[in-house]
Amino acid sequence: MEAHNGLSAKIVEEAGFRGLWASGLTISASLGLRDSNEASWTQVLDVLEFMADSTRLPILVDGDTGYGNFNNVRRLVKKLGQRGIAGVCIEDKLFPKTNSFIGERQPLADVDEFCGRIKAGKDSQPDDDFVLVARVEALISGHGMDEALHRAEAYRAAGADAILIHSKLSSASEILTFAKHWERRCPLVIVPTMYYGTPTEVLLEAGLSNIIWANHNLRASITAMRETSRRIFETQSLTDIEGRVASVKDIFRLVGNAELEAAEKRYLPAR
Ligand code: SPV
Ligand code: MG
Repeated sequence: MEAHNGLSAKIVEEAGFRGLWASGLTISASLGLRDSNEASWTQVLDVLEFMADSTRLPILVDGDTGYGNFNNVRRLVKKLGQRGIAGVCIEDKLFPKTNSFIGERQPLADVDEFCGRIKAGKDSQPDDDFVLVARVEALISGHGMDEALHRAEAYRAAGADAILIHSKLSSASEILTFAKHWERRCPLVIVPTMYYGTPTEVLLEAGLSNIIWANHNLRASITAMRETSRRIFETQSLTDIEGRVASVKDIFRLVGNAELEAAEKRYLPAR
């Protein structure tokens, strides 16, 4: 489940999810920026550090293209490891990236060059549990099924732990075709933002092992914040809004004020 800062990470954990997607789109947007590598990779790293500090869930980071070539990927993986991040997903496009739902034929990376990024990432991982997911953008960029399967196999052979196959169609047809040909060679990850109408059981039965709900917490908060701002502006009052928003006490609970109070009893001199 998507999160984009420490607070949303906590909310995802409380909902019962077992893993977090640190979305490039929503981290950028929450900073007021476009999903075009406008935030530097170290600024993203700072956000990830807050997320990792606020939850015990494993975090899969949207590493975009890896921010450059093999050398940028290995430094990224090293720094993610130091922050206790569980894995990274890199996509076979070029820096600076463009969101998959923008434009038509985005240029893809050369296959061999991208395999070098995968190998460099795996060679730099902090431990054997670190996961590198290789994201195939061939279907998104209109290069067709054969190219998508060819790239996925090359990335698997280069050491990717899982393949993220992405599609922008409103039906899951090409994802299901891909999964059929893939024959569970390694775990397949999907992002059904556009083909959300397909029942999850159908996707799981087709052999897809991980589903990323990629941006819905940020989108939910946009709707809620827009409505709250509008109502307060129109009424110039809080009476209409108080019962509709999380309480201040809830904020204190979410960020762990009870732990601080207990620590104060332990560490501050008694008065
Ligand atoms: C993201 O959440 O940033 C993703 C998924 O990469 S998508 O926006 O579908 O490309
Ligand atoms: Mg992204």
